[in-house]
Amino acid sequence: MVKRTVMLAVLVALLLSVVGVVGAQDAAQVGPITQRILDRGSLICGVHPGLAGFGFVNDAGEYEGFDVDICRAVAAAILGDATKVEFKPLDAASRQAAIQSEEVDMMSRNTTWTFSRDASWGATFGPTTFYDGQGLAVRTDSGITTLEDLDGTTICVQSGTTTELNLADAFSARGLTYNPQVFAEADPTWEAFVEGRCDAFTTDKSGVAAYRASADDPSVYTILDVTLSKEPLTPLSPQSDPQFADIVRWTVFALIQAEEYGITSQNIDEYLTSEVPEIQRFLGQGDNPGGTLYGLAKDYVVNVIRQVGNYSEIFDRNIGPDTRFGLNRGLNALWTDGGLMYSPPFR
Ligand SMILES: N[C@@H](CCC(=O)N[C@@H](CS)C(=O)NCC(=O)O)C(=O)O
Repeated sequence: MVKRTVMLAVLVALLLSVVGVVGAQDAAQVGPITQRILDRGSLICGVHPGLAGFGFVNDAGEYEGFDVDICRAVAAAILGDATKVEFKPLDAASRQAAIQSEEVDMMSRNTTWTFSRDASWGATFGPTTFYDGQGLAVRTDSGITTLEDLDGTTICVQSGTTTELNLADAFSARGLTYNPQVFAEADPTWEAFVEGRCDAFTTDKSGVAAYRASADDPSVYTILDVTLSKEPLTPLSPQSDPQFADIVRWTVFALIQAEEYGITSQNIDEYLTSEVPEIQRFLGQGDNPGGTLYGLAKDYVVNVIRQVGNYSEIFDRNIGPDTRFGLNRGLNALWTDGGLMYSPPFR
């Protein structure tokens, strides 16, 4: 009898330990950053505090913009609620420290993915959300239309970014000279140009478009049809949690894939009952594991698309042709339309 009781106890202990191990495995599917976000009930996301269209505070005192919506999409994926984001305003120079100290869980702030940053920032980048390039604005009445026309002129440029170096490279490669007027911050750089202290203003084309659109009369300024560099603007997260980086990655891919399927925040309910296996798998319906493979809700994609919209909805409402920025998709079109936006398969 005693023997039987002991055996039973051993069996129960064994069973419990198996359950415990399974439990531990479940928990282990969520990395430390995701766990922190779940415990806190919000995602801390580093953004630009004042780049119209991408990251800025609107009249209602809320953060808004293309980059801001990427943060919201990740919050919807992890917490099921796109509003649960604590935005952390970051200037260009404080980006590296913010990611290294893990003061932010992630960053979505017009940041170019480069070889040296990937190596030294202790960050995981990707996927690119906006393929940009460095551009230049001049006064429309200046008659300047090419880079060669800028030979010997004065150009306003910001330090601490990829911009300053690209400008030097582009001019020296063409045997041209210029006189740089360098500022530590973006606003004074643009203001110096507006005041006539420079013949041109340069930064990412998205930034040039944002500043031009914010002018009293944008037609006074023209964006040259010249691209000086590649600026793949890309969200990033600390290298310490590769699983969280995967969540960021598969949230961005979900935005792109939803556009490819034609699934929007408006019509997603119709797709929930789709019998197409590929759609069911993507939306985590039926027997499909969906987000559980990353410790997320099975239907995390549904939360993301319903609350934030697909890639084209995000692009169009913040910076698209019908906004004051009037940006076309260009390189940011889907691969099926000749662009670079391409999601690996959700299978
Ligand atoms: N994409 C470039 C440039 C990003 C950038 O910092 N751009 C300017 C204006 S478009 C900016 O954000 N300046 C504001 C600041 O320094 O706080 C980079 O990653 O270095």
